[in-house]
Amino acid sequence: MRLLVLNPNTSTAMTAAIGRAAQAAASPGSEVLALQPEFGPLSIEGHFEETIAAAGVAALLGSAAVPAHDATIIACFGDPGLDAAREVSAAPVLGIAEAAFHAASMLATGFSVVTTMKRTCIMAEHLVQRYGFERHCRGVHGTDIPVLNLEDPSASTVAEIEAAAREALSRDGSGAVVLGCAGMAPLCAQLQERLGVPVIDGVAVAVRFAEALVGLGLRTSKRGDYAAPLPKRYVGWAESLSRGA
Ligand code: 2AL
Repeated sequence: MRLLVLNPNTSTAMTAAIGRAAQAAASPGSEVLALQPEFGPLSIEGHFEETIAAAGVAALLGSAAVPAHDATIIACFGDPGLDAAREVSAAPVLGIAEAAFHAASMLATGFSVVTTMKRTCIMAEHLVQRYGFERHCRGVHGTDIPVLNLEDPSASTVAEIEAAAREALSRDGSGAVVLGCAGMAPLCAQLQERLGVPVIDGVAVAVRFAEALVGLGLRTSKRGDYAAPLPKRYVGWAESLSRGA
């Protein structure tokens, strides 16, 4: 099967790293195609950037030129554009935060999220509430490591994430750590080994969950709000996204 792994930011280095991590997590026979939007911020560390990135995700998946695929993974911890992506896709679409929360809740009664900039913590907290994981998520912890620093993680970056995770496990009384950025995917195995608790990278679990859904013949519901967008004319830069009108 072919999995579209969409990095919503426009860092080509991060798209390539996420693609490698996704392919490494995939089952034999699964092909990962890593893509990024044509426009948008180089990294997503705030509400404005996330809104522009969500438009990039929607524009890419809503375009007639999107490559054939069996499932899509939105590989940014804010899950930007997830509902919009499900409207324009019949194939399953998974967000890495949503996938990571589900996986973590199956491995520990309580988990902690360790993420990048402290200002993004509220975005993860909103997702915890939206997905109904308030009873499982014991805390969201920022490290103030910029997303693009993860492209070339130094030993000190890994040590900072490890220290934040240890502090989070102790302060929250939790049993697992969720990595709060797709750019942390390549560090997951190393951190799990050092911490001795399950460390969940949403990219890897989303890949395996997507494979499971596709393998079971399950697709996005087209009944109700995930039905295709209404035929409508779009103007300005979005004109090419006009649908049947
Ligand atoms: C992210 C992420 O996964 N990609 C990105 O650009 N920003 N998440 C985060 N919490 O900073």
